[in-house]
Amino acid sequence: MAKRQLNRRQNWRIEKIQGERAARAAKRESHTLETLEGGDLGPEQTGLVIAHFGVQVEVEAQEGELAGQVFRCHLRANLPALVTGDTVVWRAGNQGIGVIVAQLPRSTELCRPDSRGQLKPVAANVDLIVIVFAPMPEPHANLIDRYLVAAEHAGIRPLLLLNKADLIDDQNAPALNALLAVYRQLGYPLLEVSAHHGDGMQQLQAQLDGHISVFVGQSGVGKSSLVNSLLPEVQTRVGPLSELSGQGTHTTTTARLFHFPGGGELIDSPGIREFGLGHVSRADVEAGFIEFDDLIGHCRFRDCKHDREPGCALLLALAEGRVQQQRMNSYRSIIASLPEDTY
Ligand SMILES: Nc1nc2c(ncn2[C@@H]2O[C@H](COP(=O)(O)OP(=O)(O)O)[C@@H](O)[C@H]2O)c(=O)[nH]1
Ligand SMILES: [Mg+2]
Ligand SMILES: [Zn+2]
Repeated sequence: MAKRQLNRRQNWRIEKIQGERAARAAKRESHTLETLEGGDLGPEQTGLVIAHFGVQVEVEAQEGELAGQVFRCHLRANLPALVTGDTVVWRAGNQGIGVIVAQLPRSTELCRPDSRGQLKPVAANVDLIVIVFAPMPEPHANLIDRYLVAAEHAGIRPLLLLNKADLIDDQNAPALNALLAVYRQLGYPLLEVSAHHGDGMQQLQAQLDGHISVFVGQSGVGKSSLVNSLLPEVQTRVGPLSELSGQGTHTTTTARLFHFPGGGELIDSPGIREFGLGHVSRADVEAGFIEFDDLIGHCRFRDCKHDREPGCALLLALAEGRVQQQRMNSYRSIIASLPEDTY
C-alpha cells in the first residue's frame, strides 16, 4: 500500500516536471514562430513530413524549385499532431526553417497504443504493409494472421514476403509450402526473396514502386537486412541489438520516411517493424479474416462464438473446406488473446 502511494506521488512529480518542460518548450517555440512570421515567409506549398521531433517536423518540399529539399518546420498553433507520412501545407522561411500552415487529409493511419494505452497515429498515408517471415525463425501462421488483421483493419494492402529463401531445404519445404498455399488460396500477394543472395529483390523493388511501405514481422526474419539492401545509404544495424541501441546519437526513435532508389517510399523505425495488432474488437478480427466475409451474420444464433454452436456458418464452412483449419486456429487464438471486455 505504502509503496503504491509512493509510486503514485513519484508519478505525479514526474508528470509535473514533464508538463513544465513541455510548457517551456512551447514558449520557446511560439517565440521562434513569432520571429519567423514577422519575417519574410514564402508562398504556401505542399510538403511531405519525413520525420518529427516533438514540436518540430522535417518537411520535404514537393513543389517548384525547392522540390526534394528538406526543411525544419515549426507548427502553427492549433494544428493536429503530425506524424511521418503526413502531407502538409507549409511556407518556407529564412535559413532553411519553415512554418506548417495546415495538415492535408490522410488516406490511412497506422496507430499504436502510447504509454497510457491510448491509440496514437504513428504513420500516415502508408498503403503497403510488407509482412516479413522466413524459414528461420520458424514462421507462425498465427502471427502472420495477426498482421493481416491489422492490415485489413487499417485498410492497407498487405504483401507477404518470405525472406531467407536460400534457407529453404527438404526439411522445411513441406511446411513452408503448406503455409504459402493457404495465403495463395486466399489471394494475398506473395513474394520469396533472399536479402543475402539478392534473389527476388528486383521483383520486390518493383512491388514497392509507387507505394509508401512499412516492413513488419517478428525479430530475426531479416527486416533490417532487407531495408539495408534496398536503402544502401541508410545502413541500419543487422542483428539482435540493433533495435535497442538505435543508429547513433542523432537518431530519433520515431518513424522516418526514406525514398527507395528503385522507387517508392519506406516509413521505418524499430517500433514500426515490430508493430503488432493494436486494440481491436472481435468484429475487427472477424473482418480481418477475408474468407469470413460471406459467413459472418449467417449463423443461427446472432451472438454465435463459432465454437460449438449448432447452425454455425463458420463451422459448416470449416467442415466443407471453405475455411481452412489453420486459419480457424489462428482466429480462435487471436480472439482468446483479446481483453475480456471486447468479447
Ligand atoms: N540466410 C539468410 N540469412 C539472412 C537473410 N536475411 C537476413 N539474414 C540473417 O538473419 C539474421 C537477422 O537479420 P536482421 O536483418 O537483423 O532481422 P530483423 O530482426 O528482422 O531486423 C541476421 O543474422 C541476418 O544476417 C537471408 O536472406 N538469408
Ligand atoms: Mg532489425
Ligand atoms: Zn457461428
